[in-house]
Formats: sequence, structure tokens, C-alpha cells
Amino acid sequence: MDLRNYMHDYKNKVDTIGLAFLNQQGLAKRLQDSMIYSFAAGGKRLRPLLLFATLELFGVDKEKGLKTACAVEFIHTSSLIHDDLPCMDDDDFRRGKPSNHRMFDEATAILAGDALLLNSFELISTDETLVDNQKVKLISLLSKFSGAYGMVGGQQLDIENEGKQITLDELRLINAYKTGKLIAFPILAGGIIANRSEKELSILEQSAKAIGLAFQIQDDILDVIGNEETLGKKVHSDEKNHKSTYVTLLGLEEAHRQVEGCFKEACLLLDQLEGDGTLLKGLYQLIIQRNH
Ligand code: GRG
Repeated sequence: MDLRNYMHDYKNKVDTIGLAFLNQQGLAKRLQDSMIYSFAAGGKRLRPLLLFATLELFGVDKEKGLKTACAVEFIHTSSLIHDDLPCMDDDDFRRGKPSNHRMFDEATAILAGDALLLNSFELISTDETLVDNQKVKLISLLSKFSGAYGMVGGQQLDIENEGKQITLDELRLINAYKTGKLIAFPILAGGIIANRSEKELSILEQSAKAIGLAFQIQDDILDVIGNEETLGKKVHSDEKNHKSTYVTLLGLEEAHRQVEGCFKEACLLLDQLEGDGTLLKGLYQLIIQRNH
């Protein structure tokens, strides 16, 4: 399957499912508008695409991943809304548009993030293409990877370390949780929906960890060499917030080398699995070559 066509088709499918959910006969119109504003603001939909590409690897019908893919994008969107708040990163722009609290107001932005987070579990639990056992595993993993022992815990550590000089190991740990877990979820979710063994899930998890690290290093690189217009947000924000990053700790050249090293490791791990990993590797490549 051609990577570009696949990305286009499956991005559209996630958009359709997400918008249908968010456009239901509503209770609070401003809240719905605020959720739709951020969900439809033009994200790359990397996490959903990782899930579909993992299903393709195992030869499983990608339609079975639609609601779970949308669920992880809801959580990702909720985290971006909260991340931009004045009490967090205090960013006025996201994806080239005013951040949610700038477009609406802080209270609405907080509630939109809360609702997207919680409704993500509704999406999975009402998915009629999955059996109950799969739904429980997916909900359990998604809540673990998003919560105190996942993304939210990583965010807390990140805030506590602002302005401090930290080691490479400390930085890796923070990022493995703050960013890595939500990148790992869709890859593991693909394995769960494909009913793979514990051993195969463990290989998927190692591959996901490697590509998650590559993603974050590239993110730090883009904050230094990226273009504000393409990125849709301010560059040099890490410097402004006195953050230790892979670029400040390793230098640009070594950071680039490590992105490449992690990418190769992630692909080699996929080679240990039975199936066709071409699409997933193509997506891994896009992750490390992205300019926004
Ligand atoms: C409300 C669940 C919840 C959490 C709040 C604020 C917070 C806790 C966590 C912050 C996590 C965070 C924003 C990590 C940064 C991850 C990152 C580099 C996002 C950019 O991802 P892309 O490139 O973005 O996939 P697009 O715009 O393409 O979707």
C-alpha cells in the first residue's frame, strides 16, 4: 500500500469518526466547539497512523482500529490543550492557530481537555468490532500510559526539572513517559487488536520505545532549527523555558546521529516479527524526517 495514499485515507477516516462523535446532539455548545476546534486543527495524526500500520503488519483489517485510533488522538489533543495553558507551557499558538484557551477561555480549554480525555474511553468501550477482552486490555493500557505512570507523570517531572541542569538519563526517563508512552500505545494496541502473543507485544514495545525516543530527539532538533511557520508554533521555546534537551546535552550533530540510530534499531526489531512491516517502517521514517 502506498504510504501517501494510506496516510491520506486513514487520516480522513479518523477525522470523520472523531467529528461525528464530537458533533452529537450536544449539551454544552461552547464546550463542543472548543473540542472540535482543537481536534480539527490540523494535527499529523501520527498516533492513529501508527496503529493502522501495525494492523497492516499483522494482516488485520484496519477498520478494527478506527475507534481506538480516534481515542488516542482524543487523548493527544487533550494533552496539547492542557500543555498550552498559562500554568503549563503558556503557548499562544498551536499548529499555526491560537491555542485553545486563547480562542475560547481557560475554563473552557480545561474542560475541553478533560472531556476529550474521558470520551476517549467511551469510544473504545462502544466499539462493536472488538471483543470485550480486547476492549479491557486497550482501556487498561491507554489509561496506564496516559496517567500518573505515563504521560501525566512525565509532564510533572518535566515541569519540576524546568530551569535545572539534568543528565541525559534523566531526560530520557522524562521523555519516555511524557511523549514515549502515547507513541507506544497505538503500536501495542495494534498488537492487542491482532491478538498477538506476549513475546510479540514485547518486541513491539521495544520498537515503539526506540521510535518514541527518535521522535522526541527530532522534536528537540526542530525547536532549534525548525521554521516557525512550518511548525505552527514558536521556535526556541526550550531555550526560553531553560530546558535541558537532547540538543543542549548532545549537540546538534550527535542528536541527528542518535535519531538515525534509534530509527534503525526500531526497524530491526520489527524484522523479528512475522508479517510485512513496510508501511510501519515507512511511517517511522516520516517521523524522523518530519519538519513539523
Ligand atoms: C489532559 C491527558 C491530559 C494530560 C495533561 C499537559 C500534559 C498533561 C501532558 C503534556 C504532554 C505533551 C504535550 C507532550 C508533548 C508531546 C509532543 C511532542 C507533541 C507533538 O506531537 P505531534 O508532533 O503533534 O504528533 P501534532 O500537532 O501533529 O498532533
